[in-house]
Amino acid sequence: MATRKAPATPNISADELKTYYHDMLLIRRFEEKAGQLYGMGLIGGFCHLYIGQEAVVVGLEAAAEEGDKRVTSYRDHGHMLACGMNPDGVMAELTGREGGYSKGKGGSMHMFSKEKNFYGGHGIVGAQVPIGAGLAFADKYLGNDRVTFTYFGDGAANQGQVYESFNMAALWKLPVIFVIENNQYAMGTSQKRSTSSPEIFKRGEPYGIPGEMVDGMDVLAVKAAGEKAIAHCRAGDGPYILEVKTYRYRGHSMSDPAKYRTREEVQKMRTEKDPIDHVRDLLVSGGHATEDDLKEIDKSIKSIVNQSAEFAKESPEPGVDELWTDIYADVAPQDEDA
Ligand SMILES: Cc1ncc(C[n+]2csc(CCOP(=O)(O)OP(=O)(O)O)c2C)c(N)n1
Ligand SMILES: [Mg+2]
Repeated sequence: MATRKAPATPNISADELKTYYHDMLLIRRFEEKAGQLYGMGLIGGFCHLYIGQEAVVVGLEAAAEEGDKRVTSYRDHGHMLACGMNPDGVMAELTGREGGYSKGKGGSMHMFSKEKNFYGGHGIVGAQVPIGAGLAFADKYLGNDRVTFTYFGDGAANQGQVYESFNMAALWKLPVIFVIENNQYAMGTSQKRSTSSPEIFKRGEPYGIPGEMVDGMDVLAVKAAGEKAIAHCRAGDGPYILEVKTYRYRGHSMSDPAKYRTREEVQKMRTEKDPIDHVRDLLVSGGHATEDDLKEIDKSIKSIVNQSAEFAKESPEPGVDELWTDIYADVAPQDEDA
């Protein structure tokens, strides 16, 4: 059993803990299955797995309310599952099938759900940050009290457009939470080699944006920090920065040989800090769940994930006609010479 501090939120119910365990494990097993399908050649292009980072998005979604929005980078499958998108539709999109969220035309990095207020899925590093500020601007303009979670990485935090967004968000007091998922690497570059100051959460200071560092391997700490940030935004006090310290166990993408760090480093995080083991320990040691209860949860997750892979394999590839739908200009093939 990993040694851990007492949970940051003391009044946590057994049901809540079980929900976090379930939601994190669903992401992990789904991603493992995606990794397998990639290895079998069923997923083409890029595939960036989120394994190890599950507590970040599950903790923040536990604090979110109906109508709140989220936008993120290409490492996005966990965010989609955590906000309630259907695993079948996500897996079918990963495999480029008609039943996918973007009808098989977007793939891993380009999925959206208006219903769940999930605004992508963005392959250009940092591109989602001004979009997140824009979504928050819309809510402020409409006069509601919804909040936008804008997720980006430690590498993206060195991009200029992040600071243009900080400036406008602070100036207009936009209800946006900038969530920096600091997994300590940007592709093969460690934070130490790329980032002038290790405390990224302080980068909002010149704009008057409060920020804090959070243990991203502890879902309860993430949830508590999320609640504080949300309260700040809903009260009309403007943006908030959460730098969530986390770690990805897999390579940057499926094609990364990961020569820039040692196996021991990864293994140490897995055995000492794993976010799912953490909640498992709390459940078992607190007498909230037996090993059999946890096995039941594992079993139900396995069946959801297997079903999503079956759904994906059975769904056809999009037809050629789909080349002419969902595009900006309404140009049909016969109009080309017009
Ligand atoms: C503008 C731009 N520059 C470079 C790339 C190539 N690239 C893809 S991911 C990445 C690293 C980003 O790291 P980080 O923001 O820490 O996110 P993580 O992958 O760790 O989740 C880079 C440089 C890109 N997609 N877009
Ligand atoms: Mg990173």
